Amino acid sequence: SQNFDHIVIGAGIQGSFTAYHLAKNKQKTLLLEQFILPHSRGSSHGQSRIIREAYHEDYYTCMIPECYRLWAEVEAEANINIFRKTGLLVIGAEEDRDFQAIKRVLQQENMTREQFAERFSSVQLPVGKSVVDDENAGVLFADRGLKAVQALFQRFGGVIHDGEKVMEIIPGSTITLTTKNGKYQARSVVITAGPWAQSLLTSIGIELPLQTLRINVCYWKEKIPGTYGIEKNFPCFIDLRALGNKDDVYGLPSNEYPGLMKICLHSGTPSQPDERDKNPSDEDIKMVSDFVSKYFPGLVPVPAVVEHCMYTVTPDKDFILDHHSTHSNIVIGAGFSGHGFKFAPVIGKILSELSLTSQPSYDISSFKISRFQSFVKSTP
Ligand code: PYC
Repeated sequence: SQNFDHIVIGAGIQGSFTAYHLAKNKQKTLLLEQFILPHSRGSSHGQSRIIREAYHEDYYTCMIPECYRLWAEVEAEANINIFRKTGLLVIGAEEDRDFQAIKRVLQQENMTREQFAERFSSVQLPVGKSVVDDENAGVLFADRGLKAVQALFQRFGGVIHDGEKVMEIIPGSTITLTTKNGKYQARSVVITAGPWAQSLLTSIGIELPLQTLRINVCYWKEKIPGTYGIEKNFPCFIDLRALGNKDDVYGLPSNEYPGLMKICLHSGTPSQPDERDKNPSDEDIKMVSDFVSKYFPGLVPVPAVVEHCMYTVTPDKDFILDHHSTHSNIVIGAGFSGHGFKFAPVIGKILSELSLTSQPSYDISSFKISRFQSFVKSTP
C-alpha cells in the first residue's frame, strides 16, 4: 500500500481546497476522485457562482472576509482571474426576518422604488418587496477556480488520483482505503464526497439526514443581447422566498454564455447522485419561467440552456464540518446545501485543521453532527 499523511476523498471544491491547505502545510496528501476530472456529475462544475456578504447568520458572515482574501490569494498564486465584483441585489419582504438581518449585516438602507426603477429599468421589482445592495458581492468563475486550486495543490506536492472510486474504508489509528486500483494508508481521511458522502458514511457507521437534489440550472436569452450583461454592470440578485414560494430565486448577469442570463430556483427534485438524469422534473423551470416573465421582461421566458447539478441538503441548510464521533481521525465535510462554493477556501482550511487536530480557526459549533443526534447511528 502507499502511505500518505492525509487522504481527501472527493475532489470537488471543498475537497480540493482541503487538500490545497494540507499540501501547503507540507503534509503528504492524496486527493482521490471517483470520476475522471474534470466532470459535471457533482456540485462543483459550471462556470459561475455567487460570492456575497449578504448572510443572516453570524457563523457565516464571520467567514466571508477570509473567503474573499483566500480567493484572491489563489488568483495571485495561479495568476488567473476568478472573482469579478458585480454587486448583488437582495430582494425581500420587509417583514421577512432574514431580510431584516441581512440589512443589518450590510448596514444598508432600502433602495427606493424610484431609485430601483432608474437604475434597473429592465427589471420589475416584485410588489411588496424591498431591495438592498450588497456592493462587494460578485461572481466566482467556478470551473476555472476549481482547476486552479487542484493545480496549486499539485504544485505544493499533492497527488491527485482521479477515476478511482473508494470501495472500502477501514478505520484505525492508521486508516486503510481500498480503491479499484489498490490500497492506501493515512493518518487521517477527510470525506468531502458531496452527494456521494452518505454511501461512504454508511459504511463507517454514520447516517446523516442528507437529501440529494437535482438542480436545473437555467439560462434565459436576452431579447436585446447585453441588457442584463456583466459588461453593463448588471448585478447578481437573490429574491428571498420568490413568488411566495419557500425557496429563493437567484440570478447572475449574462457573461459566460453571451446573451444568456442565469436565473434559477435555489432548490430541485430529490434524486440519487448516480441516477441524476432519471425521471427529470421541470416543475421548478415552470416556476422560474413565471418569475422571468413577470420580473425580467427583457428575457425570453423559455430557458435556452438547462444544465444540471446536485445539492446535498441538510434539514437546517447548515453545513456539516466535524470529526467522526468514534474515529476522530476521519473528518467529514458535507451538506453544503447549495451555498458552499464561496466558502470553500475557509471550509478547506477548517477541514485541514480538523485533520491536523489543531484548533479550528472558527467556532464550528453550528456545523456539528450532534445537532442531528436522533439521526446518527454511529457504530462503537
Ligand atoms: O449561495 O449565493 C449563493 C447561491 C446562489 C446560487 C446558489 N447558491
